[in-house]
This record gives sequence, structure tokens and C-alpha cells, in this order.
Amino acid sequence: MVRTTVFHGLLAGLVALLTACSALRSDAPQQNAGSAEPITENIDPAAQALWRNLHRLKGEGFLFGHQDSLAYGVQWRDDSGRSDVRLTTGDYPALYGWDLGHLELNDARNLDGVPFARMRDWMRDAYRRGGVVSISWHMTHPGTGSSSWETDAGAAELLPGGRYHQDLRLALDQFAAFARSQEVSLPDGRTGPMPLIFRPWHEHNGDWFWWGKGPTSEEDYRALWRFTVDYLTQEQQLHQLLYAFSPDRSRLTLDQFESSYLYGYPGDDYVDILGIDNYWDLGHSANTATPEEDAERFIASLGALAKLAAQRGKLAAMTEGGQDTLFESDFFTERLLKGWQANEWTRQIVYMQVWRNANRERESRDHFYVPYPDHPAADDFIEFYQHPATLFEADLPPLYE
Ligand code: BMA
Repeated sequence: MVRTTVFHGLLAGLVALLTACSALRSDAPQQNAGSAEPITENIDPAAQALWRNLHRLKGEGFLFGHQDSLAYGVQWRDDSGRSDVRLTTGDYPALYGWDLGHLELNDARNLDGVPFARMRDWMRDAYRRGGVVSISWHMTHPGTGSSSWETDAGAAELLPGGRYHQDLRLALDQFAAFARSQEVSLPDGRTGPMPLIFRPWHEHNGDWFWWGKGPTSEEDYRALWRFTVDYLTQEQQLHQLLYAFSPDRSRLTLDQFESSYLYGYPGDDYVDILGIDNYWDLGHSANTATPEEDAERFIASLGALAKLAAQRGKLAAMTEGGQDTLFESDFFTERLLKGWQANEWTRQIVYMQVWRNANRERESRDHFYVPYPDHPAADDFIEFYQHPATLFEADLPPLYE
């Protein structure tokens, strides 16, 4: 009798313990939560593989990305094979950001002077080396022709029925031709267009671009995004893209993360990757928070993003960001890596991309996000590079098979 009571007591205790554990676990990332499919019907197998393999990386590590990495660095330009990332670490980044601004003008160079012909080659080189390419687009307003920082005209007249709708189609046609012609050898031996992460209409919750808050209403923004995806997938039949949505962190409210994040969200059928552009928590000059507050908020923003992505079967990434001019020599280990490592949610972030290293001579200013050789942050960047969680080119598993 006594033995039975003790047994029952133990059993009840065990059940209670297991229940408590599972309640705790229900807030933990589920490794199989990424079984949702990319939004593009009949997506190319290589793009599908990229999606699947990025999901597999969750919790293990993140791809390190750099904008315009192969085109120029702080102290060099027009020099094939270089990258400021490589000059310091000996390795290329895992992910490369490029911007198509001025493709819509039929220019030979993008808005920062990168020749499109070279950009195409650099994208294919990156793919052949096993890396990933992400594309943003500081598009001039297709109707007015003024820059992406235009805030008088918005997106309304670009939508179907609008005065400039045809101009938007023409711009998207240029993108489709560009993407389609990026032919590479695929893992199955065939040739086909390379997978690309496409990240249009970024930072729309800010008020600095014509597609952003102010010039464009939330409803028109959603319509612009949906039109873009429908047009590229249905009319242009592009099957090589993963679509990334990327609001700016400075305009997100952390204690109402979900509602502020979803401003302008076109819906789960229109987005593959939930991103954040985060300069704000990483030492932005207009942010008066202390480094400790920054760290807490950086972690909170990454964690909330990853949870939202998990609930929706999406990937989560820091699609753009960093610290302009790297004034903290331990930025990479102390801010970026510690932020990613903070907890099991932040470790679900699959890539982090920092912005470009403007060429000092060409642009007559300092504007860079990775150290160049002999920069005070170079040693820390090497330490960051050597950490097992940071994936550069040499660390990449095959992503396309
Ligand atoms: C901004 C700056 C600009 C640049 C633009 C598009 O953040 O780097 O100098 O023209 O991105 O790349």
C-alpha cells in the first residue's frame, strides 16, 4: 500500500515535470517548422534546395553577407578577385548583396558605379563557389524618374490602372531579363538561371523612399508588392527567386513587434524570408541608447523576428545592417556574434548581411561596414570569421542540392 502510494506520487511528479517541460518547450524553436514551401509554384529545384538548406542551418550558424563585396573596397577598385572581406580573413563572404538601382534607366552602371556586366559575372562566380546572391533595388521612380529617395510621388500611379503602370512593368521586365539570363550549371548537370534572393521595396516602414510611409499608403504598398510577385512569377515565369521582406528596425516597436513588423506585409503567400534591416541597434549615430540597451534590443528584435518567421513557416534574416565606419573595434564579436548567439531564437537567424565598403577615393568619404587591412577592427573580424557559427565561403555546406 505504502509502496503504491509512493509509486503514484512519483508518477504524478513525473507527469507534472514532463508537462512543465513541454510547456517550456512549446516556446522553443521546432527544427521541422520549416516544412512550408517557398511561395513560387514550380520553383526551380536549385532555389528549392537553397530554401531547404537554409532551413537546415537554423540553430547551427549563419551566412555572413556583404554588399558589393567584389566590386570595390575602401582602398581599391576595379580589381578582379578582391574583396575587403577576403583581404582580412582570406575568405569570401557566404552571401553577396547587389543593388540594381539604375537598371531601370538602361544605364551601364548601377547607382554606385558598379557596371552591370561585371555584376552579372560576379554573381555567377559567387554561385559557382557555392555562395548566395541577394538583390535589392534602389529604383528611380518609374513615372517621375527621380531617385528612390523621392518622397513626393508614391506608388499609387504605378499600380494597375495608374498613369505610370506601364513604366513599372518595363522596369520589372528589365529585372526579369537580367535574372533569367543569369545562366549557370546546376547540380543536376543541366544549365539554368541561378537562384536569387530578391528583396524589393525594402525599408518601406521608413519615410525615405518613394515606396515608403508617407508617399505610399500601406494599402498601395501591399498592392505594389503583390503586383511585383504576381508579375514576375506569372507573366514573366521566373522560378528562381526567394522573396525577402525587409522593414527597417528604427521604425519597429519592440513591445508591439508583430503589428509593427507587419505594416505593409503582403501576406504569407507573397514572402519567403522575413528580414530586418538593422543599423539602429548596432551603433547608429541618431540612436541615443546605451550599448547595453542596444544589445538588449538587438537581441529582442532578432528573437521576435525568428519567432514570427517560425509561426509562418518562413526563414528569418538580418537582410541588411551593420555599423557605419566601424568605430568599435570589437563590433563583430561583441555586437553581431553575441546578438546571434544570445538564445535559441536568435540562433534561428540564417544570414546577416552588412552594407558596402565605399571606395574612399571615388566617394571622398568614409562609409564602410567591414574592416580593411590594418583597420583597428581587423583582428576582431578575424576572430568572428574563425567562430564556428559564422559561415563564410569555405564553411558552406552545398546549398543547391
Ligand atoms: C546607401 C548608401 C548610399 C548608396 C545606397 C545604395 O545606404 O550606401 O551611398 O548609394 O545605399 O547602395
